[in-house]
Amino acid sequence: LKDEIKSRLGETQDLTDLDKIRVSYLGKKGSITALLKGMKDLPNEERKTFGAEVNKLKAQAAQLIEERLAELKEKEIQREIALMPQFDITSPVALARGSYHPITLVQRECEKIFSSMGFNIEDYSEIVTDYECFEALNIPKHHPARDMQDTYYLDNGQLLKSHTSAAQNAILKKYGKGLIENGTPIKAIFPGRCFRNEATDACHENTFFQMEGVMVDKDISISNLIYFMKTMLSEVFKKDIKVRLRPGFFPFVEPGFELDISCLICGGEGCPSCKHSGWLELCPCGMIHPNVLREGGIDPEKYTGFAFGLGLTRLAMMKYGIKDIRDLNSGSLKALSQFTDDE
Ligand code: FA5
Repeated sequence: LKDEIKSRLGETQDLTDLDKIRVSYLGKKGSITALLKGMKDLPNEERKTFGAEVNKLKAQAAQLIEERLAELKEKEIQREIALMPQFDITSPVALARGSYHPITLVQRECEKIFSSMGFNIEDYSEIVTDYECFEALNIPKHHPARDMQDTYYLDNGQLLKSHTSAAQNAILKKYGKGLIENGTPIKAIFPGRCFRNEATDACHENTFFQMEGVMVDKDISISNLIYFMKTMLSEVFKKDIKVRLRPGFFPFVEPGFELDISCLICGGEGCPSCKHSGWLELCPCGMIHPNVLREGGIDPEKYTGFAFGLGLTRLAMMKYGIKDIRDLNSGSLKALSQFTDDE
């Protein structure tokens, strides 16, 4: 019987056959089980030796089946491995690498420049309240200045941030304590996405990025503002660019300025990117209005400060020579993946 089991096992090639063999010997109606059952008919003196022999055979059969099971499983694993695709880990590959969006690149560059000058970098939400976006900035309800920005209102009365100035009040409150108690100047920048219901053209988008900056301390003046603006522009462009400062009106600064740069697409000659004026409005700025400081918990009799609202998307256009601002929101990888960091 043992030899018979061995030869039948040797012929099996799959697990179902193997199980059939197991059942035929060791199952309820299997032949070894039948031998054990038949023992009761044997005379007493034979039963003992016969029983021992059959139990030995049963154990050997079980072991042989186990061994064959392990062999067949191993065979199955080897077969699956052979079917798997083969990789040569040493062969060179050309993978398409991702790239940063040009706005991300200029934003990071500006963050680096300002943090090297001691400014904190802050983040702020894109959905804000009327108070944050207007009232805290000296723009009461029904003030005509609200028409300067065509704002998207949400059903719940909140709105999509139309300018990064919406974070000014929160920043003044956050850092005001340090200024008042320890004399630590407030120096912060806060980049963010802005939304306006605008007719789009080569230099206007309805979704664009700005980077706001504020500095408040004792005796801050327009000279400090001009110094930081000049430093930022020369670091970003790494060359001299023509700048003009002209009066500008914003209810949250007094005095207020428009800082324009000579259009780098046409060299100041006039083109669609600068609406044929040769100049691009880039970074309005000014001295923070006393009402705004007061609303932020800072005494305007003791402290003064400046604020600016840099058009980051326009800065990316000028820095990378992108003629149409709409390309930046196009999602075209072909257009957007060609720009790299200066480093
Ligand atoms: C403001 O948003 C003021 N909050 C800026 C400010 C901050 C003034 C602090 C004083 C003190 P303005 O609407 O001009 O201002 O926008 C600022 C800059 O954002 C513009 O100069 C321009 O560079 C950019 N910008 C504005 N609208 C758009 C637009 N539709 N598409 C692309 N860039 C825009």
